[in-house]
Amino acid sequence: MKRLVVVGTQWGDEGKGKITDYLAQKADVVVRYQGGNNAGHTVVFDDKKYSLHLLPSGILNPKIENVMANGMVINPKAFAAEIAKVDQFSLYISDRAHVVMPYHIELDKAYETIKKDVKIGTTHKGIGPAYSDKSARIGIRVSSFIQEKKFHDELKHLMILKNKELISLGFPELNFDEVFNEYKTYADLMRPYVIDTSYLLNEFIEQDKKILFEGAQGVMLCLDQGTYPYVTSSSPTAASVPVNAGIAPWLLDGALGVTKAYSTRVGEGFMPTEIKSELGNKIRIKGNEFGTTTGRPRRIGWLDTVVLRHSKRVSGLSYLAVTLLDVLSGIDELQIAVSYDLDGQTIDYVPADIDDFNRCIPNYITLNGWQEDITQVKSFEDLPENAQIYLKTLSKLVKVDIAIFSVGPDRLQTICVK
Ligand code: 2SA
Ligand code: MG
Repeated sequence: MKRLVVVGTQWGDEGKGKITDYLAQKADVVVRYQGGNNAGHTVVFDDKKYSLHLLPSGILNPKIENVMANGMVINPKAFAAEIAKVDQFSLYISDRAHVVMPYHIELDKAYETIKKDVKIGTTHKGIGPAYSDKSARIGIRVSSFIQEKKFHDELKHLMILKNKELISLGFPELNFDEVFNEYKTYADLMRPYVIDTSYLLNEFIEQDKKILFEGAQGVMLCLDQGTYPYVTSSSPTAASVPVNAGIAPWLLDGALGVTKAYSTRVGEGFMPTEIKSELGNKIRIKGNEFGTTTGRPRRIGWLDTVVLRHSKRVSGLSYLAVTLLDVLSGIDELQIAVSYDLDGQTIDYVPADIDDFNRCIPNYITLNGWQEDITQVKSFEDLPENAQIYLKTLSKLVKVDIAIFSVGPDRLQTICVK
């Protein structure tokens, strides 16, 4: 596939960074199309572990052109910190992307503190308030941000409004001069990379380049198709690529849905298959299930195929990549959710109403586990029989073929079966 979208099928942290990095070996371009530094993509390169938040996962490979497209919200300070850690790269930033300013971060924290009943458990990176400003048409776009006078004037006006809001919520106001003087230095740093990335991507497509679109978070955190309001403020689906990157939908060839061999969720909001026993803790430690951005412990659950079929429907998955299969070694019995019971009725969808969703009780099938360490496995046939059955069952239940599975963080532990 020439133009493939890598989509998270669960609540994020499925290993999209690792899969993108693996596929990027044969790609020309990697594009981030939504979210900001709320994302945390872990990539192991030359035995070194990199945590990427804003930069596309192709950034460690000097042969790859990396694009931060218009659908992103970019924190300039975080950008400066991240770019300082990489060398020899090729990067383009959309002039239509929005910037995340300090007041977005303060407001994100403020909303989370005052709305105790619907606390989202955000990453406190200002993502929601930045996208709100974009929708309200008062956001600062990269094109303005890199023009000093324009940035100054837009910021001046906005900070009067934002400071009023912060004060009304009982939070301290921010100092305009401090923010402006600090952020104009980040603008200087970003300016050389800024371009019309839609124009560029369409040129790349004309040149027949292989492009990977790297989603952040996962379909269940999609503003439209996720478990609203416990979602992020952008759409991680494949459907969001065209508008967020400025290319035609029919120029995409398909989507690779990345799923863990089990489920995790970080932040607030219900996860039907959550394992509340000690086993959850065991999986958390073995799978190193702690947030890449915030370090928060992730909640652990059994694999949920209602969720995966939902993702397949709303994001059109061509293939699946199953990650962290090795973490399930040594568990006697493995459960997979196949449907939910909602008020005595069996359902095969994710209810829109959060209170309905909260009442869903999963129906499981139970499979025998395997005891063997599978981290050195090199092919599907090398896997213990029960691990093969687990993958085949998953694929059959979701009705999507598995193209990749992985048994560890290293590139060599990623196995292509298609
Ligand atoms: P936000 O900050 O407004 O996007 O938060 C809204 C919800 O979206 C969830 N969210 C995430 N869930 C999983 N992983 C994410 N990225 C980091 C990671 C998270 C971390 O890769 O580990 O380090 O904690 C991510 N980003 C946003 C968030 O938990 C809220 O439920
Ligand atoms: Mg992550």
